[in-house]
Amino acid sequence: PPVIRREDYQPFPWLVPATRLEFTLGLAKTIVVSTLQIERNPAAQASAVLRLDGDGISAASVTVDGQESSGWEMDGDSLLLTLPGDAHEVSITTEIDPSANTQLMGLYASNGMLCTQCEAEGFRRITFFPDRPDVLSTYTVRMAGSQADFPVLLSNGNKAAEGENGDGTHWAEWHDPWPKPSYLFALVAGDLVANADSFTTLSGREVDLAIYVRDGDLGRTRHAMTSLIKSMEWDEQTFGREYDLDVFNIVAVSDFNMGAMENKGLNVFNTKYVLADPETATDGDFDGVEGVIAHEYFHNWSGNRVTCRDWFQLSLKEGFTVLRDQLFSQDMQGEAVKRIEDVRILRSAQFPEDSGPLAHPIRPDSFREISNFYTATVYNKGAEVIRMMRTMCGPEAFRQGTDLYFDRHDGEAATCEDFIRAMEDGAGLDLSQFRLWYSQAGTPRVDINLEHSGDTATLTLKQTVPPTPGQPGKKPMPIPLRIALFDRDNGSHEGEQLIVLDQPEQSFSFGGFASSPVLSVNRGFSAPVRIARDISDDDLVFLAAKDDDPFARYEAMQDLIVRHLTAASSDGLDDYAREAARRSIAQAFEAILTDETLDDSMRGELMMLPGLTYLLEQQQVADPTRIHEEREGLKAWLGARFEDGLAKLHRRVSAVAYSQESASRGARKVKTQALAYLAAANGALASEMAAAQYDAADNMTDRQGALMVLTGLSTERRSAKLLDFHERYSDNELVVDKWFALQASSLHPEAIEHVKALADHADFNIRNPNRVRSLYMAFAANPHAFHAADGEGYRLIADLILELDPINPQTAARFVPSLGRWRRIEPKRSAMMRAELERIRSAKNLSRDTFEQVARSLG
Ligand code: BAL
Ligand code: ZN
Repeated sequence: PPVIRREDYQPFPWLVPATRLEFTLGLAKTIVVSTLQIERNPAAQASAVLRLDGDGISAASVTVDGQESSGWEMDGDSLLLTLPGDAHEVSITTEIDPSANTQLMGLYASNGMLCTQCEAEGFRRITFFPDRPDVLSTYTVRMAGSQADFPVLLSNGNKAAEGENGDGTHWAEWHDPWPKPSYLFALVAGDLVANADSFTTLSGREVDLAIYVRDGDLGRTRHAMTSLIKSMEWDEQTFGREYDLDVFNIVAVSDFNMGAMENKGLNVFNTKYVLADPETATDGDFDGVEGVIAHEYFHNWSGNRVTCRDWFQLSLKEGFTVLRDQLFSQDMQGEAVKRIEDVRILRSAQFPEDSGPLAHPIRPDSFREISNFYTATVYNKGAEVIRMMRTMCGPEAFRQGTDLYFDRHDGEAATCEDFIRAMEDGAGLDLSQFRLWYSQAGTPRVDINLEHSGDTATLTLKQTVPPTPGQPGKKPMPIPLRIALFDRDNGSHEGEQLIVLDQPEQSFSFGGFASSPVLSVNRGFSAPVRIARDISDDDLVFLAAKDDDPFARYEAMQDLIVRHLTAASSDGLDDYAREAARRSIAQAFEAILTDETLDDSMRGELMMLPGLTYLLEQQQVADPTRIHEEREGLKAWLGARFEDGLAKLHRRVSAVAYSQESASRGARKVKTQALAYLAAANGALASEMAAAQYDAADNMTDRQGALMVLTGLSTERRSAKLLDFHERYSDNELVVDKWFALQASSLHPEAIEHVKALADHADFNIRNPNRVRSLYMAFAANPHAFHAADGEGYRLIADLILELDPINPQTAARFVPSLGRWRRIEPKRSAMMRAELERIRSAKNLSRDTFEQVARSLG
């Protein structure tokens, strides 16, 4: 497959001011008549040839200005039409089979309904079109189909007309007045019911809101609707963005590759991010719904009104929109915990990407398959980069910058450079050097040393940006660091400061310190970097107990543990050193358990051990089993040492009644955490407590937490409760997904055997991405099972990739990175991982998606 390069961008020679689509709908056969008004693009190099993208479709007929045309030919998947004049009407008929579309790109069937997914390049699977984000057109869509099968007919924009044909079919016509690229087109036809509400915008526009789901799911849509209304209010207040159509529709679909899609006025969602009630959804699921509903809604401005010129600019809309949804969730749920959660995601998903063979800048320079670039780098690091701009200029100036960006580029397909310029002009920032964050991949490392002499503390910082594929040498980047210097005697500081490290090495001096202060750095995770600080365990214990920045407090605790586990699993520790390190951790842990000023949500964050992926990242070459065992060993040690305290904590929070209020959510968080520590130390006690928690649960958070603990234990209760869970929720796909995921991610020594058996379970369906992810993503993230010494885990994932690739290449390719880490794993396992990648590469007819990921991983 060819490589597409950012530097090769050329505007399209033709404009498409208007598009009319007529669909005759059927699950197995849908006829599409597409009529394009086209005219020459004065801003592009002229061409008599109109090249329209297609993918797996053929044209039944082509007319130009109403006349059947024979002046067209196929060039691979593209349709080429030679045109004599400056403006024409081109009409093309295609016929597609949505029921055969297992890729879930373009128009496909899901549970008897029809729906679309067009981003990034799915529209070309429906009809021939310049399927690129810089060709904006106004769409009129007419759909006709069986009234019984498709009582609801939806598309983008506002409904213009509808009617019945008198033969059991009906039709609807929708018109979207806002010009948009083809990736934002959507159509839904099915037997759906709606949770309807309304919203009045700041300037008085009445908007009808509806969330469409299958009949039985209506009772689980309330949280999504509340989240939507809150998002609409928040975007008006925080970013001055108002909604711009008379309707806003959301449809939930069970078979969906992504989380959701921001199609103009018609968001299509994975059911996972719409449906939630206390009985079937965890607190984490509730947050997921709120965050994704907000994210897709916010795209109406950051994505739809201002879209991307080309796919290299994906972070323009995704990074910015992730930041917007993070700020929203921070306002809804509290800043401290949300920030910690966001950093945890970044470190577990993006840091490994940035340090591996798939590393790419947030604005990539080349790709073969754009679907492979919907990554944590483009999304989450993209958000961090814009967050740094906000940190450097402050929220008010940031708002001036975003206002200018929206004003300047409304209705346009813009670039990351346009965003940066608007920030410079609107927010008053000089971002000349900062642009490197867009072009350089790799997580910068900052080495920090604090010296004290006389009454002066001198901070010396060094930055290194590691080499990444295609980028051997790097330039220093501006790294904004929020810092505070604590007086170790009175436990406070004189105020936070922002310093910007923009040289390879820099020193900063601070006067007025009679004794050496304790440094709190990268507070709030002000920069997405790795900090290597020269600090004692005692100072980390101090910060873990006293830092007034919640993130820095969390970080001190994490550092203390990371440091110990890394040392223990690389060089090995003698008993004395192990005991000394564990005692420091215990000291901090005890402060966390007993600190009455802490709320339980924050306590839960502080109690959490660093994730395995993050721990693996700390070593150039790691032995995953060893780190896992050290981590479990520490968990068991803490569990034993604090058995009484943890049991007491569990009792206290078990008395808190269920609600979605923060105190109640925090109670549930620490409840299962306490159980997990106890399970590591005392299986018999934990098994009894977990079974009791399971039985008493009036919500999914407690029930799933208890089952998670039981699933890791070899106890009779394990199978009894797993059976009960499946029976209780067998008609709820999303909960059955949890049932699969719990077993695939469990600490049970036979997890791998369980996964193999689950692949043959009647409920497993390789065509459903949620189900595939629930079994295999969970498994690939389960260190002791995936990294089994005989390579069985690697084989399992490689087999899955090969089986899934012809069915759903986009989802198949998502599993490649787990094997792609081979260079960072100890030699024996590394060789087996690599061999599996080579086995995949040698397969015939590999999709572009999987081929690209495997080729890059083998590098
Ligand atoms: N645009 C694809 C889904 C999302 O990021 O919202
Ligand atoms: Zn998005």
